[in-house]
Amino acid sequence: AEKAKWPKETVDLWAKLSKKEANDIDTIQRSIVHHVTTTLARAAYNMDNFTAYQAVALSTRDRLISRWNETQGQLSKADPKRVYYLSLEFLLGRSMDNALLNMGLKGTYDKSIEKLGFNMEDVIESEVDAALGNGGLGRLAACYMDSLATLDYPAWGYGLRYNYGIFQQRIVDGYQTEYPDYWLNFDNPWELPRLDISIQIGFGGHVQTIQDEYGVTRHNWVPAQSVQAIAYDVPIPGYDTENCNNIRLWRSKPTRVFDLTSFNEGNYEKSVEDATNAEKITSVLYPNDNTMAGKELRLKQQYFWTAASLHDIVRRFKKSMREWSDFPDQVAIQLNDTHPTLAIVELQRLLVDEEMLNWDDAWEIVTKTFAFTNHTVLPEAMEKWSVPMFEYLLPRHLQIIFDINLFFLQKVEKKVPNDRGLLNRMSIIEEAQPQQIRMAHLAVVGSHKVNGVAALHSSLIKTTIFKDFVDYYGEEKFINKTNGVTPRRWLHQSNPQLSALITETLGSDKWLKDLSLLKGLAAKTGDAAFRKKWMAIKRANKVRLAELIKERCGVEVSPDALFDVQVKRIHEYKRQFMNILSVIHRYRTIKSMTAAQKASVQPRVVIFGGKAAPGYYIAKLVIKLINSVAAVVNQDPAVGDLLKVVFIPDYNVSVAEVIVPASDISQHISTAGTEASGTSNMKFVLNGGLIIGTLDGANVEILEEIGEDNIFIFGCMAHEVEDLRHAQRYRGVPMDPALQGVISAIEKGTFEDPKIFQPLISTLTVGKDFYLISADFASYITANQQVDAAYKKQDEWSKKSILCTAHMGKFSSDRSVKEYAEEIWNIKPYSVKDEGYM
Ligand code: B1N
Repeated sequence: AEKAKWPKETVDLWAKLSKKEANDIDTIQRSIVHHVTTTLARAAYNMDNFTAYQAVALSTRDRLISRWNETQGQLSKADPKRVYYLSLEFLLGRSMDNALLNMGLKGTYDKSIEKLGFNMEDVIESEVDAALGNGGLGRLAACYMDSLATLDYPAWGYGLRYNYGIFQQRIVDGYQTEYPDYWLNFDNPWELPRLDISIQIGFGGHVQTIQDEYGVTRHNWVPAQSVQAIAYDVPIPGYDTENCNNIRLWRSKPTRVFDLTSFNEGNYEKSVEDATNAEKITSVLYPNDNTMAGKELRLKQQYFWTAASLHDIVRRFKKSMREWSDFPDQVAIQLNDTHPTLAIVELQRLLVDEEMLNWDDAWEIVTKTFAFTNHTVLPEAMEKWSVPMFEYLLPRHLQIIFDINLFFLQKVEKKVPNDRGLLNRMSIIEEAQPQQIRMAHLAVVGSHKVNGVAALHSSLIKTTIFKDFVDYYGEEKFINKTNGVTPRRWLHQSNPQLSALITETLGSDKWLKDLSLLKGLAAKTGDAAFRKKWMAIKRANKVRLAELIKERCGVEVSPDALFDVQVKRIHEYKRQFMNILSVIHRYRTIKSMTAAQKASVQPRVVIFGGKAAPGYYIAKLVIKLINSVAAVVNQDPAVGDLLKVVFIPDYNVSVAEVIVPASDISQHISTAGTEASGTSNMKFVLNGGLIIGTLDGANVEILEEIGEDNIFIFGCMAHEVEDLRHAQRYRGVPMDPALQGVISAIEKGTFEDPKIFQPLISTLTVGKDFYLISADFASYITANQQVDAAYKKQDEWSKKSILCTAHMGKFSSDRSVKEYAEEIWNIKPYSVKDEGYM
């Protein structure tokens, strides 16, 4: 409004001065030096790599911000339908390399830095990971944000700005120890604090019931406490587009009003305590993957985050002066697992209690707005909240949940009369002591679409956890959206040599935005010169990984050995235990060989990495066993280079970027039916790494795409698991003999004091081997022998490797995101125009 009053010269001056900075080497160097000498207040010479990183990051950030402003400015005017991706985890990793590549500025920055006396790789290595996630679920959110931005979809992520990300792992005496990940120690250049955007979030208190002037009963929640949510925006630039999306992360702070009240009451200590409790909400990421801790602070995080996000979304919608019934035409909200399910309840509360809509109209808006992604079938991961705890924190939300449940069960009863068992099974409330709120049921009832994350998983949930809901709602509500990964980070950025070879071979870099074009590589398997280049790149990547292993584990490994990798969260269902048991088997086999026999053994380096939840005792013992086996095997002169075992500490996104391009074979060996999808399987195959795996999660679809000659499949199938468990429990199927031999070796003390490992070995007791290690062991050993034999035929192997990459087009997160956009969100791309202004 004021702008319109400005004289023309003022307007022109602003226009002139807000022109974007150019992207030539000279301008970029000036911007870097400017940040060194002013923003960082350092002398222009004699800086270290970290200072150089900070300056380059700030210069990159300036360019990100101008794209962010341009995008968000144009979107505000056009006001298209947007999608909001609600995720408690965004596992972004490092940002600088990715931002420069996506903005097309990497080459120019490379040269600019070099002439200033620094090396790009060293500068990149100075960045700490943003590790606001546990594993696959959080990294998936990050890949989806990259694809949404690249495909020009108007999308925002909403999450929490944890002060501490996933803990740092160090190995002490073979055991995992945890250290805090205070990643904000040196300021975070990749976020824009929006200190002006602050939202009050209430907790506790009571509900007032009042009759309004029309005699309608109204409910008014009067919270006992409130905290502030402050916004921090993380720009997400698309690849080869001006579009720049946003992840808004909330930070909790004490409210000023509350401070004042306490201070005025003279209760200084209480006011400080309240302030500390408010800050605690966004202090730390819960370190459990695929398990639910049930802690009050976690529920507070979930409400704080969903309420702040909903408030923000509703405020944006209200600016458009549309009718409430238009809300689902402007807003789609995707729930990344059940963690944000309270958003359903919060929107219903805002519409009914604050906007005075009637219940049914509100509920129709809510269910048209939300869609829900399920990521797991493991019972220990299913979110449930105890009703008494919930009522204490969110009394009005509890009432709304009971009402949602009542109306829902009434409809079920109408459709299927007189079936108490059915009502009990489908109820949002579990009748336990105390009662529990089943968040997955609430998410299904409050959403218009429910999806699993791989074909097998999506069909499994329809016959197990959501079976009754499929019968009630019909098949159409329950769909599959197979996960994907971004080829920008997971090939172009992490494997630059392979990316360059692919671009050279295909004659263009279009494949980075249309991954199906990789199929053009299939024609090159007969080209010996091409195969040689392909394998030389793999070897160079292995050399790089060998250096990292030397540095982090102090173990020397040969890049000519087969690199066998299992990196992922440590969990019984993922069966790292089975892997290390098979390594012991391999060790014993080699030890029993004559020199002549040894000459034909395929040398192998077995590489492990991954964090165990700090309270997951058995998973931590697996880490200890791996390190104990490594200590013995790596020292044994009878084995030499035929077998090496390493555990790479503190596996994270930036370490994955080194490991993934360097793998020959990687292990995705969960008990069939337990791994919803897996996404690292896709990353490895995309980089020409073969995989050994079970028919689980996305392995099934990878097999479909690359063909059975290019993958090593073993083990039982998902539909056989129930019978196998039954058989070992009630018919006492004996333990596999090879496995028995391995267990005896451990029990004889081959690897440290066997007492340490007794609890672990107990999980294999006949009848208790829940993850079916014994049942799958023989076929696992055979599959590993097939890997050895195949690797010896290097020419054939190189062809398999090329075909792996060639057939991975389906697994781009661009494909996944497009499916969500078209089949769930009903949103269209919006092309941002480069108007040349900041
Ligand atoms: O989500 C990934 C899948 O690829 C993996 O197979 C799946 O295990 C993973 C509670 C989870 N499922 N559930 C979680 C994480 C944190 C938490 O607090 C559950 N993670 C997965 C992406 O679809």
